[in-house]
Amino acid sequence: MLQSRAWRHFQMRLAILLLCATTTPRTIKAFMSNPTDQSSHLSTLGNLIPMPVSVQPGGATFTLASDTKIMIEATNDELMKIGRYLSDKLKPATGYELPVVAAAESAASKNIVLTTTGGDSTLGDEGYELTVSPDGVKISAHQPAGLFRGIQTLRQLFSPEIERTTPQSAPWTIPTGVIRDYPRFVWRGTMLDVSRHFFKVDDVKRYIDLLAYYKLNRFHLHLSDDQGWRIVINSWPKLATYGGGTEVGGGVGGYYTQAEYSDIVAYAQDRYMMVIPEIDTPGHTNAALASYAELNCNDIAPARYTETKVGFSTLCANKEMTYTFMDDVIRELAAITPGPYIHIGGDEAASTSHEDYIKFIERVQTIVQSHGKQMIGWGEIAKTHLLPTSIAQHWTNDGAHQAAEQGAKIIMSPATKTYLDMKYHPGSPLGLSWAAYIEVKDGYDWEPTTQTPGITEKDILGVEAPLWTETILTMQDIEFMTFPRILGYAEIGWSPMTGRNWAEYSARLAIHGQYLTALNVNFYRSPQVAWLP
Ligand code: TNX
Repeated sequence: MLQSRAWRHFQMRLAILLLCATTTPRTIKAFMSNPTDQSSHLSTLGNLIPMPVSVQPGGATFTLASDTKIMIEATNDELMKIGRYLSDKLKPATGYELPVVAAAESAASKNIVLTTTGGDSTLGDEGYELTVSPDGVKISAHQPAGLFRGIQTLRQLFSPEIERTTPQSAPWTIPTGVIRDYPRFVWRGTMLDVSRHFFKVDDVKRYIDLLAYYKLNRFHLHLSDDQGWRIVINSWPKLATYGGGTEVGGGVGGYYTQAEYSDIVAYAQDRYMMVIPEIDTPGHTNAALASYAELNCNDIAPARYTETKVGFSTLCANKEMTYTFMDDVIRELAAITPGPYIHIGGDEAASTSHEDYIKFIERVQTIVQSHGKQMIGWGEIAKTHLLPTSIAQHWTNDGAHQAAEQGAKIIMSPATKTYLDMKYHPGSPLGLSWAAYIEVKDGYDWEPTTQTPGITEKDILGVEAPLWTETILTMQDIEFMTFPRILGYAEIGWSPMTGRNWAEYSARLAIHGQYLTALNVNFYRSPQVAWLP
């Protein structure tokens, strides 16, 4: 039940909101996100991350009831899955049944309707319109992905307790209004390095689910490096069984079977997130070279490697066997990867001559294409001749603008801004610092389209934040380095650029500390943010 003082406060806020109902969402935020407000769960229209394109407050409330149903269009398996996702997220804390019912849109009150019928195509593939009225909630979208993104917004309209996994007594009341929303960039990703340290399927799934909450849609898996090969390739079995058998520091390592990889891909797909597999070549290949002597120019297999230096290994660009190997690996990976991309690495090939590098990358580009996929590589691939469908991932002083000049698209992962393995500050317990210290504000306060000379808006697919794991050993570590910085990257990738500013964002972030706590996330409590108790 609402306390009367809180209620008066809420009514006052509603009056202010109604006055500014025609203002931009950012202005609304300034009114709404008062972190000390006890009724903050009723002002959640102002707390959303990423910030929606437009928010029109309605001035009233909707309360979830124990008999609320989630209504979807008749017998549509995909919408049924999305409905169940929402139901599964809201059930534990509310204790309500929230059945998913396939039926024509119902006028019955207190329901949540998910529909693509008549969905506005100008919202694009991931856009949605979320309407909360006192009688019910409706999310409509042109595509199912938009419904899934809209569901994340709906979750954030409730108080943070909604994310707890045990029954809570909070009133499940949310503000009414209309949110129209769609992403700025098509690519909003993270990368997880499972080579330097290996992470099991359940950890990867938890990570994917948390990232989906902030509307990310790309998950790049760095599956091989000097320290470990992490995916079974049936035609070269020792890659996983021997090459996967260690990690940084000499632990046991591990690998995914193809069935496990497919399980990850399907789990991500259910969250409208695409998996991009990376096999890093021609450098960063010691695990492969150790597994098969014939991949080495001198036919001698090196020992496995458990330290953290880079740039010492290379595939042999002048052996035909190397391309048989690449063809086998890419064919098998392509067959279990529904997305259109294969990432072939290409970074820090310090032991490959310039000539060999060009020859290798250009030939591998053709191999990737022959298996029906587009090649992605780190920025260094810009010095080769790229197909217009190839993509360069800009991370450092890598010359990626030359890829843009060739018409290739760019994924922005500038190490000084987006590297999740960079320490927050000199005293951070985990991480590296070769690129920068990246405090939460540094990770938010930059703009992809003006970050790098020669790379402009028309070239940029979006933003990806990589987590290299030389110093990252556990899921707790992954969460500490990722959260809360990833919320900033999610917003840079999704929300309109206009009006973005740290002061306003950090007030919303402070509130999201409560959501992250409810989600049991081990996040870094940066002193730059006025976290709520
Ligand atoms: C550079 S970023 C690398 C990785 C390391 C990372 C550590 C990139 C394409 N290569 O091999 O793990 O630095 O921050």
